[in-house]
Amino acid sequence: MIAAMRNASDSCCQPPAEAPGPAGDGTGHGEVAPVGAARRVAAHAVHIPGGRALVGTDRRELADDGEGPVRRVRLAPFMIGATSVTNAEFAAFIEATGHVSEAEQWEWSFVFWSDVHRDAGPTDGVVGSEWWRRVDGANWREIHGPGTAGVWHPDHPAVHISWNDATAYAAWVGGRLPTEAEWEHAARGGLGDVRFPWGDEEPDDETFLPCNIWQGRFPQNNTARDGHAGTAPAASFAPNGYGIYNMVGNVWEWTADDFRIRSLKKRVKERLRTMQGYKLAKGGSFLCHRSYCYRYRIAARSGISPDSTAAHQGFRVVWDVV
Ligand SMILES: [Ca+2]
Ligand SMILES: [Ca+2]
Ligand SMILES: [Cu+2]
Repeated sequence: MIAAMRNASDSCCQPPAEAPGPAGDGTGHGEVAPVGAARRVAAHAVHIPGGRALVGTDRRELADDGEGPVRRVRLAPFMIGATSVTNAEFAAFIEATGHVSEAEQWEWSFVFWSDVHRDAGPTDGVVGSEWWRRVDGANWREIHGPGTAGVWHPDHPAVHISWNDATAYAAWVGGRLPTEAEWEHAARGGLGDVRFPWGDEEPDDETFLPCNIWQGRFPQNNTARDGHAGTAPAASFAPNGYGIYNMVGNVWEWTADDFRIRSLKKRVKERLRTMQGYKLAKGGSFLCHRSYCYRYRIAARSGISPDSTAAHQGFRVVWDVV
């Protein structure tokens, strides 16, 4: 593990700086499911038809993220969790495997400033994104830091999950992380070239649409008009056409893919050089707002180092159809 990479990202609602971290001890993560591991397809998983699928968009908003152009691909059918992996599901994995999550190994994670527990004392912020505070002892169990187990709810998405944690969980259930193409295809819900899982209608501070994002002025004032200042239960709001919940908003979701951008622009190439080994996350989170992080669109993308964790980072699992 390279300390300088942890939590690095340059999406504005992600912790973006090269935050210093303690040296990892190189143990504990990367548990893999034993050969012949049981296949535990989540009861809520839904079948997604294969065939023609779209990835990306020609209506680029953040072109330097590699959102476009739209590409046409063919996919095999697959199963995908109707929700991101919940705390209850992740707890079962921890109990069964003894997996030590990466935030626990590092003994800290990033928490949004207004959620930091009073007893946490002074915390370090991220330069340029001071709303992200480095909180000792924050992890999937104590999402706002030590003593905050009361805000842990079994039906909410598991958070502070690194790509390495997510991959280990997926192997344990006999699944895997989705590719970007699979993730977008599932998010589109059969609607085709749409911006959001419900279509093209834009959510804003007054318009209620089925997603959990930020309302108000970021990062000072979240009016939480959608009912949730932090995570919402994983199955909140109306599902999309495939019966899938919260693909956009709520928590960022890891994919299996490396973060790549097809671009010849010098500034994009230079940025990518600082993101070697980063993984692709999709969907945005409860912290996204159009004014500064318009990444709750299906085609939006973010690159994050695989050992990074934060209070809005989760994942969902896909299973091959056998
Ligand atoms: Ca919200
Ligand atoms: Ca999501
Ligand atoms: Cu965002």
